[in-house]
Amino acid sequence: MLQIHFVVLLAIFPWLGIFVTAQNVSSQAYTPVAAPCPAGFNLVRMAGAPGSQSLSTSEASYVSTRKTNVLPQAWKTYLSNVLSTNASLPAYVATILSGNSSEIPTLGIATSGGGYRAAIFGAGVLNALDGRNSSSASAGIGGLLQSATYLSGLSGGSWLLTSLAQANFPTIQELAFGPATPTVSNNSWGGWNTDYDIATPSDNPATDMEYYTNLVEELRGKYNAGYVVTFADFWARALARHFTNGTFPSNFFDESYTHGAGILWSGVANTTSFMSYSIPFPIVVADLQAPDQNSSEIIVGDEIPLTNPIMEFNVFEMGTFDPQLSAFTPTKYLGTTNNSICVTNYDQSSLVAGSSSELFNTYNLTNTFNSSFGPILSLMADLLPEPKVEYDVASWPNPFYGVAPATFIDSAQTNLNLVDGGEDGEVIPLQPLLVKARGVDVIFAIDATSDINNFTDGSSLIATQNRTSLYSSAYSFPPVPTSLGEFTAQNLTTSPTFFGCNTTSSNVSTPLLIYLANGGPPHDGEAPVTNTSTAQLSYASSVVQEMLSQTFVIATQGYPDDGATKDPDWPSCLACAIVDRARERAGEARSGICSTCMNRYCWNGSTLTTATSGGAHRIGISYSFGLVVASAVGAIMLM
Ligand SMILES: *[C@@H]1O[C@H](CO)[C@@H](O)[C@H](O)[C@H]1NC(C)=O
Ligand SMILES: *[C@@H]1O[C@H](CO)[C@@H](O)[C@H](O)[C@H]1NC(C)=O
Ligand SMILES: *[C@@H]1O[C@H](CO)[C@@H](O)[C@H](O)[C@H]1NC(C)=O
Ligand SMILES: *[C@@H]1O[C@H](CO)[C@@H](O)[C@H](O)[C@H]1NC(C)=O
Ligand SMILES: *[C@@H]1O[C@H](CO)[C@@H](O)[C@H](O)[C@H]1NC(C)=O
Ligand SMILES: *[C@@H]1O[C@H](CO)[C@@H](O)[C@H](O)[C@H]1NC(C)=O
Ligand SMILES: *[C@@H]1O[C@H](CO)[C@@H](O)[C@H](O)[C@H]1NC(C)=O
Ligand SMILES: *[C@@H]1O[C@H](CO)[C@@H](O)[C@H](O)[C@H]1NC(C)=O
Ligand SMILES: *[C@@H]1O[C@H](CO)[C@@H](O)[C@H](O)[C@H]1NC(C)=O
Ligand SMILES: *[C@@H]1O[C@H](CO)[C@@H](O)[C@H](O)[C@H]1NC(C)=O
Ligand SMILES: *[C@@H]1O[C@H](CO)[C@@H](O)[C@H](O)[C@H]1NC(C)=O
Ligand SMILES: CC(=O)N[C@H]1CO[C@H](CO)[C@@H](O)[C@@H]1O
Repeated sequence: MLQIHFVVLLAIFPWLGIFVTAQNVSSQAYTPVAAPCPAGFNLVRMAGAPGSQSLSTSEASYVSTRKTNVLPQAWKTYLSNVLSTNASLPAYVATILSGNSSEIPTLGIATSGGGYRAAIFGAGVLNALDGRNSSSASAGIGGLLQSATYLSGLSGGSWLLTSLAQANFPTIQELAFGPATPTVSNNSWGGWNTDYDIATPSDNPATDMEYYTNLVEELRGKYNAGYVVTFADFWARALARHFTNGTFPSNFFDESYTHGAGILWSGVANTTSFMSYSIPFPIVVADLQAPDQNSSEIIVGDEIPLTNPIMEFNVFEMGTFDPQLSAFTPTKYLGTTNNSICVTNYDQSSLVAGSSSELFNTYNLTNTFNSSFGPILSLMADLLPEPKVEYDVASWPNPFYGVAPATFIDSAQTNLNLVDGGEDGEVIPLQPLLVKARGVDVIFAIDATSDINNFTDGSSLIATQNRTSLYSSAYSFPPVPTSLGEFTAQNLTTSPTFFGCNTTSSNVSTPLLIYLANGGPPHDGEAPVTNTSTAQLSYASSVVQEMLSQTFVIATQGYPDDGATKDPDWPSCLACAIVDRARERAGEARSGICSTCMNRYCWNGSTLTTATSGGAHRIGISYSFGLVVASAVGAIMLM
């Protein structure tokens, strides 16, 4: 079977071999480098047991310097934006936000998976929270992005987050569309290039086939150096044309450019926005697919058990705070497995995003080569043969080999299999923000999961509630409904909803959750444009602009009264929620408009349901990326 595919491919593309020299610049820049470790190198940092976990010194230092040097002014700017809407707030809101209280909020923003739809919706919300956009500032919610301490992303949300961080924190317009006057080079930002389909960038199957061959050849250096390459590396090289520096419409297919190869996730620490502490600390989430995993802990319709550790990639470290491992390795030295030979250049930004959005394992392994992305796997198997390698996961040498053997499910594995961060059902990357050592007290959760008709219906929050109940020593999470039906019946996804409002001194360390979902069109009667399929891998720029504009309306409308299209008090109500935990710690009673707001926006704990929706929720990612690839390749093979 496989041979027939190769023969067909090679018969149609007898010139395959001529591409081999062309990819050297990308191939070299993508190749890990091994060298003796620096003195005092430590492969693994144990982060401690729940209750006494510690952050890396680098993260602790970043966060504390940001809190001292950047956030005081950022909160003041945000406050002045809120006040510009003629808000009449209780005095404690201004006292806290102007730094006149001993308490200050620690805000985390989480942006969900869901392919390009989620990247665009998440970008639209970040834009509405971005104080640099004057419309956002005058809408009274701009400035929160600058005031956040953490920003997490997963799958489509990792495309948004990695591109934003590595491009040096441009505005969202510049992120999506590139600069007005771009500098075409290996190392400058060109925009998301959404017009080019991630899987089939050209209209011409022969051009796409040459493109696929180039992507595979770009892995040759890594392969020749003895590292496992999988479909995730191929996927990473495709994603790199959209979410790392170096690709523009004018050079999309030009192999003399590196197209983001060599841009490292650890390298974000060298951007000027990071060095000036101007960007929230970025964290990407991926799931671990463990050979010995307990499938009884898999939510129906998902792939990864809730009991597997959730892995995070921050700029300094990769690992998990989940108690079964609670260990980290330096991101810059990913690929390293001992304290003497240190590998660098493995932590490609595109491979981090590619791991976070690696959903190709959702095909049953035994059928992988028959799957719709099988033809690409055949191409890889032909050009870079690797007997016995599992192709459909991201493969990272396991720095935690032998660590925590009693509790860590992959302690005896030489490689970690990383897959899409939404495959356990948690499509919003909340777990890193629930780590108590991070002290996050308010989370702005952006949810563009596809549950029903390409819209969100709350499945991700239910999964997080279930998971945190399994790890109650490590995490606390506010109560949310237990079924999708309750979200629908109570309109919790069509307007912003606050969870965890019943604050007492005993639960003050549970974060308050501000939930903004892509759950329906705006209240002003616009036809919906943000409910596109996860499998849609290209968008006309004009459509992206429409989606960003509609998302701006969704993020700024609040929860209007019947008949109205906008709640004029939304900026005030959001500010009340932002300061609420700090207020509680400061011993102030909720008062004034903040009391009214909490009645209006907080979930009341009711279990009102309509007919149950059958429970068939889906992960926020789709299995269909490969189908797109297959249709192009299939077309070639029919020729
Ligand atoms: C706030 O009040 C001032 C003075 O009454 C008015 O000029 C301004 O338009 C108001 N702004 C908003 C956003 O309502
Ligand atoms: C904060 O304190 C400063 C200095 O005491 C004072 O000028 C300012 O009005 C206070 N701001 C608020 C909002 O309390
Ligand atoms: C990406 O390009 C932008 C400018 O376009 C630059 O500021 C940034 O430093 C570059 N990022 C990296 C990681 O080189
Ligand atoms: C891109 O980088 C590669 C590798 O450093 C270099 O050989 C190539 O000339 C660069 N291309 C351009 C157009 O700058
Ligand atoms: C970041 O800067 C450090 C110090 O100048 C340098 O050693 C390192 O190679 C840089 N990393 C990247 C990915 O550019
Ligand atoms: C995968 O395929 C094997 C062999 O055909 C089968 O036994 C197994 O049930 C399948 N697993 C899933 C999740 O479909
Ligand atoms: C959550 O847990 C409940 C109770 O065990 C279970 O019925 C439900 O299917 C779970 N749902 C999700 C999304 O995890
Ligand atoms: C949900 O929204 C619909 C349409 O606006 C409204 O008719 C209904 O009363 C709302 N339901 C609840 C429980 O608020
Ligand atoms: C989901 O979005 C796709 C376009 O991306 C559209 O073709 C499809 O009809 C949508 N599905 C629903 C149920 O709206
Ligand atoms: C501000 O956001 C709006 C809504 O998406 C957008 O139309 C506008 O171009 C943005 N302005 C800037 C300067 O980014
Ligand atoms: C919060 O407390 C109020 C008053 O006791 C109660 O009505 C409401 O159901 C509680 N909300 C939640 C989410 O438990
Ligand atoms: C790193 C890499 O891919 N090097 C290749 C550059 O091209 C020559 C052929 O001209 C190959 O032999 C190298 O392997």
